[in-house]
Amino acid sequence: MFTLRSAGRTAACTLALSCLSVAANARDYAFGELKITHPWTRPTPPSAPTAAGYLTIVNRGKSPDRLIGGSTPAAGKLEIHQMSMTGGVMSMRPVAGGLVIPAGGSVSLAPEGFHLMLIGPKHPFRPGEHIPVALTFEHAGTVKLNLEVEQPADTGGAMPGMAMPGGHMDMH
Ligand SMILES: [Cu+2]
Repeated sequence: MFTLRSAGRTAACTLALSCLSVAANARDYAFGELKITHPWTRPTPPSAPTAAGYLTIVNRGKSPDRLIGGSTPAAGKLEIHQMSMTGGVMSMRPVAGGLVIPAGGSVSLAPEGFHLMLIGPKHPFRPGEHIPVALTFEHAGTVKLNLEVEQPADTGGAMPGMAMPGGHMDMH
């Protein structure tokens, strides 16, 4: 799911100890007004058709920005997708017009919601590996970062029927 955080709550959050430790995380990136925290993806089995990338984008600026696309040398194609449940059927589709990051707010790409869809991984992703991606924003431009390949410790949030090899359903 995605979460929108108000500017007021973000300001209060910076005073909390838990947030300070997150800010010190080596996997956080800062690009101008944008901050990207904890970019990650799951290990994939050989010849997996897709992999999904997750991260949180924080916009500390006074105007909204928009994630409009991206690419990776590790897969044939990178798209920005949204997963949704309609009539009991899980489906996903590209986010039309890009993903808006509100001014003073944040958007999380996380399992069962928004995600980066890496289509046609060129090799199996192994735990501890770094998958380079370039993300293009309407205002911040193109930024480069690494998705860390992690095995999620807690799979309790997964939906029934979603526990597939590679942790992601194939819609392509
Ligand atoms: Cu997808």
